Amino acid sequence: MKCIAMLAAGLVVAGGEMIPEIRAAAPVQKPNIVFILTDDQGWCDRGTPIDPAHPDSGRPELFRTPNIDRLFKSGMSFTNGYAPAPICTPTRRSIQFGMGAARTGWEFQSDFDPAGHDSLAQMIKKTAPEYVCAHFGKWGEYMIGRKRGPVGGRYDDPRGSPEALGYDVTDGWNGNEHGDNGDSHGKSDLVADNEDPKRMFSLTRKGIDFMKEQVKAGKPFYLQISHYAIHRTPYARQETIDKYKGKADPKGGEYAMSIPPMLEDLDTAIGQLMDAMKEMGLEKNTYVFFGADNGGPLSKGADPSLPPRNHPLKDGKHSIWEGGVRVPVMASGPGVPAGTVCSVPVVLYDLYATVHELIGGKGALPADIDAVSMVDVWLKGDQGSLKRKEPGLVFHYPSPKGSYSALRIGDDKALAFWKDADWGIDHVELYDLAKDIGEEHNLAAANPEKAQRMAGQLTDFLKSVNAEKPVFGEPRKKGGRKVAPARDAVE
Ligand SMILES: [Ca+2]
Repeated sequence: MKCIAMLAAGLVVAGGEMIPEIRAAAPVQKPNIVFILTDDQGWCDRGTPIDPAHPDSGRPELFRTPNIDRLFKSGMSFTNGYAPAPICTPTRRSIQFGMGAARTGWEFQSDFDPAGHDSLAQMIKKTAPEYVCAHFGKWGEYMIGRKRGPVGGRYDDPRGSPEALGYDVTDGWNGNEHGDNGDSHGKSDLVADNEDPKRMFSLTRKGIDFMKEQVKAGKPFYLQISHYAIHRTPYARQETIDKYKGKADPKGGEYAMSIPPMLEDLDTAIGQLMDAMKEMGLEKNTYVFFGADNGGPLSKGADPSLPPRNHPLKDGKHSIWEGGVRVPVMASGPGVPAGTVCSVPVVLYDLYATVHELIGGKGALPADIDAVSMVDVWLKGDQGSLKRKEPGLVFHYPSPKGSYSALRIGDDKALAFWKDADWGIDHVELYDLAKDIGEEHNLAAANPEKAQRMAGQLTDFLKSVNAEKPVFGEPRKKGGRKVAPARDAVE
């Protein structure tokens, strides 16, 4: 992999041995953790490119994101940062349990049982009981179980609430519709809301108030702000919308017409959070993580002659091509070199193991945890090593829209397209992401041995974790989603 990281001199070696520099850099008291999760923000949905090697990995002509850009510059940007899944719920469930979505289930209903597994908040409190944990914003639709209440109502399975999963302070089990003011959920027209578009400013205020309370009480905290933006329905302040009149590109479809003002307002809210942290003096003792829950949805009505959303990546939300899962990811805090870029792949569920290490966790995490700590790449950049479990990074998409799965090892990515529910493979595709970020040149025919080997490793892994089997059927219909059949209790 290419080395882009610019590690600060003297960070790493003394007497020929590695020093736990991150811990040495951290103050004596337990660090605070802030995790900002955005919704449907694609890899390129920023004002500046995330990957210096790909100048088209940003949209300066479309977006203004000075605060998100500032946040990324304050720490390490991950050009190969991934969401665990290409849609909301499996990503959120996966992050909460530090496990890949092949273990924790698909959207929307899942048979995953949290019993016997510690959520992120539960792990934090088990490791360091003095922590106070908060979640604000979008939690997920069917996080646990198979029931969901009416729109705007409560969700039914008590095992799945933020409170049940260890959060001390929360604004509840919120889904997409809680982010929309009124009954406009699902509409695509831009809605003006001068007070609180997508509740992004009230979420920020809740986060700031929570941090103030913990500072006053002298308690370390984990704060998770899950923004509803920039998921449809698009909302923005009128004054922001006005800025883009005549500038937003109508040929870009709804993406280019309605996302820019919403993203700018989100950026403003994130800037408010950063400024408040600075005012409280929290920067010296707080780690900030940023990510998005899946890639950008492909734009409706876009001019096909223009570069599509997520370009140069292929496809978007609902896909395990890179455009569906590669997202903006960064980390900052004591010992994380500012202004660095790292190309070592990380996944948002790695937050689980990283936080475990940062707050002083000893010993190994349970065997079914897929997360690995990012600390080694903070120290060594592209020379760092994240020792992932075999076989590597797995993405699993068991959907009636078309079931397929992917395995990334190093720069190689193999995709297995299933032909039946018993893991029969229709065909395999193989790509070299270092040379072919757009997944345009299938190398399976030229490297059949590697393609078949990786497909075999992928199949064996999915079977070993009792992943949801491939499903087939009619595309899901609005208002009546066709769901995957329940897994066998024992296999
Ligand atoms: Ca999403």
